[in-house]
Amino acid sequence: MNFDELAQMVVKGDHLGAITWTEAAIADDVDPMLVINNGLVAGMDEIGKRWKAGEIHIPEVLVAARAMKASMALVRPLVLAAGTELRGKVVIGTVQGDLHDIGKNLVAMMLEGAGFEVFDLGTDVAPAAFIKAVEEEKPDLLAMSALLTTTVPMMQETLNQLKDAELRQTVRVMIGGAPVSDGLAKQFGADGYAADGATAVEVAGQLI
Ligand code: B1M
Repeated sequence: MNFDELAQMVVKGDHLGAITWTEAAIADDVDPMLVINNGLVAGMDEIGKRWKAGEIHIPEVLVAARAMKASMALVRPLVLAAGTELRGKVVIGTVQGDLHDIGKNLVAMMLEGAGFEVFDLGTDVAPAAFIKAVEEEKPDLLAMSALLTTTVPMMQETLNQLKDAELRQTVRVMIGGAPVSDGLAKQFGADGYAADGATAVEVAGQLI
């Protein structure tokens, strides 16, 4: 199989092509991790570079992510059944009081495309829900998004509650979103900050 073909389908957002390609690969017993790493991650890497360079915009990223997800949905059960190690487990969500999820979804999709296992808790996630997910899923990374200046303090609150539950040492924490900064991440005691999806993939890779 030519993995570059799949990578290009992701880049172009050709989700039907990606499904057909992946079904053929599965029928040919191609290693699903090769499909992820050489096809999907390669495609999303390219999207990340183009996004960072300002060559593409949100619609292109979203259609690429849709193609990546369509293929990933087919290979993921095979990877999980084979017990193959993914790059790490990430629990992600938008903090309590905040319903913005477009950026968070982009970050989640790019992390998934880069080979991380992602548990998305959605929006308006209370500190207690983040903590429950850390207890139950035992992720390597907890990723919190906020888009409102009024909800940014919920990141600090979640970190405080994580400490109180004696779980802070068990998980790395990355935060992001338009009103968030590296300085705030340091102030809150988070381990990392990312300004966009491509950087989030880089930071997650460094933290895990
Ligand atoms: Co809202 N909203 N909104 N809104 N909204 C903003 C954020 C705002 C800046 C608009 C404005 O006034 N200029 C403003 C916030 C002001 C502030 O607090 N500083 C605002 C407001 C005030 C509100 C309401 C309060 C409006 C009202 O009802 N009076 C309300 C709040 C609702 C709530 O959450 N409780 C509200 C509601 C909404 C909609 C529901 C209508 C809709 C959200 C739909 C949805 O998400 N499903 C919406 C939208 C769409 C926006 C804008 C227009 C666009 C946000 C967006 O999706 N950007 C926004 C103005 C703007 O940004 N121009 C605005 C695209 C997205 C790809 O970028 O989310 O920044 P972004 O994500 C980036 C990075 O930030 C980063 O990577 C992403 C990809 O590059 N990133 C992370 C994000 N999370 C990350 C996590 C990471 C790492 C990186 O690691 C964990």
